[in-house]
Amino acid sequence: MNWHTIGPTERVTHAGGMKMGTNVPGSRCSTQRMYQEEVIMNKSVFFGALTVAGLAAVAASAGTLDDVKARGKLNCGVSTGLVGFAAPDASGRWAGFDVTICRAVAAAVLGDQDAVEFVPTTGKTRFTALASGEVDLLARNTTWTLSRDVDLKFTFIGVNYYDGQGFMAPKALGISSAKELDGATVCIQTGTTTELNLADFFRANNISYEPVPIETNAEAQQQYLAGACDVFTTDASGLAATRAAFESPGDHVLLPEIISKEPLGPLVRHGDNEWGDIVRWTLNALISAEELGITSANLAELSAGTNNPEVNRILGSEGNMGEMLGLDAAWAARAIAVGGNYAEVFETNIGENTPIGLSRGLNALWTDGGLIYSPPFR
Ligand SMILES: N[C@@H](CCC(=O)N[C@@H](CS)C(=O)NCC(=O)O)C(=O)O
Repeated sequence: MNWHTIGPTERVTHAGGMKMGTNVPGSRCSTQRMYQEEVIMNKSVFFGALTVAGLAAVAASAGTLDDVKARGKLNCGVSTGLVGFAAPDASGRWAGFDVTICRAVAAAVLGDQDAVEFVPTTGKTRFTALASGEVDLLARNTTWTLSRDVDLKFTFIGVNYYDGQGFMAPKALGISSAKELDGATVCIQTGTTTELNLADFFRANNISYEPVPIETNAEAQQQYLAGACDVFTTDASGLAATRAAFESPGDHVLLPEIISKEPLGPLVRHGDNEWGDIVRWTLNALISAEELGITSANLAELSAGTNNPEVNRILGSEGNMGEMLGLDAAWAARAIAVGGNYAEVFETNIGENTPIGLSRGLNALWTDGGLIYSPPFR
C-alpha cells in the first residue's frame, strides 16, 4: 500500500473519529522531527556540560545501599504509566510487573515493600534520573543495549522480560503486515530504542514513514486514537498493555512483525557493584523461586527449612548469602513475599488471565523452553 496515494478524505475513520494521518493542530505531532536517543542523552540537554555518563560517575561514588538505608526509602524510577507494568491502581498505589521489582528490592533491603518513592520517568528523562542519583534503580521496560551499558555507563542486572518491537494498527485500515506501511505516519516515543529500530526497519525494507514523536504512553494512546498517526510502534508488551486500556481493544490489531530484540530489565549506575549485586540477586531470587517451587502459599513453611539445600540457602535457613550481600538471612524471603515468584508476578500483572493477556513465550523458564534463567544460589 502506498500511503501517499491515499488522500486524507479517502482514509477510513477510526476510534477517535478523526481521519487517518491527520495531525492534531498545535500538537507535538505536527513536528516531524526524528530524535536520536543517544544524541539527546549525550548532548548535555539537561545538565549543561555534564553528560549522562559524567553524572553516573558522580552519583556512583557513594554507597547506594547505605544511602537507601539512611533515607529509609528506595527511590525507584518507573514509567509514567503503563498498566500491568507500572501504574497507580484505583487507590493510587503503584502496581505492576516492573513496580514489583522496586518493591522486592525495598523489602529485601529495608524490610518494607512500601518504603519506595516511585519516580515517574519518560523515555527521555529516565537515564538522567538514574545517572544524577535521583533514583537508585530504574525498573521501567528499558532495553539492554551496548551503548546504554558502555557509553551511558549503566549496569543491566538481568532481564525480567524478553521482548521485541511490534506495530499496532486500527483494524479498519485493513493491513496485515508492517511492510505495507510505506508512507505511513508512525507514533513513537522519543529517547527509545523504538525510534532507532523503526528507522532501521524502514530503511532495510526500502520504504518511508513519517515519525510522530511523542513523550509518554498516555500521549501515544491519545494521539493514536485521535488519528494523529496511522500506526503505533513500541515493545510488543507495551502495545498489549496500551491496547488493553482502549475502550474497544478489538478494533486494533498487532501486526505480525517483531522487528527487534528488546531485552527489558532493571538497571543501576556503573561503579557500585555491591548495589548492583543486591538488585541482581533480588531478581534472581524471584526466578529461582519459580524454578524451585517456592510460592507465596508455601513461603512461610519452606522458610523454616526443607531438605532442598538451595531452597534453604535462598530462604536463609542455611548458609550466609544475606550476609554476603550486606543484608540479613531473610532478604530473599521478603522479596518473594511481595508478589510471589516470577511466575506469580507475571500472571498477576500481565499474564493470560489479565486484560494485558501476555503468554509466557520467551519468558517461560529455561526448563519450559523459555529464556528465563537464574544462576545458582550457591
Ligand atoms: N524498551 C524501549 C522502549 C521503552 C518505552 O519507553 N516504552 C514506552 C511505550 S510501551 C513506555 O514504556 N512508556 C511508558 C511511559 O510513557 O511512561 C527502550 O528501552 O527504549
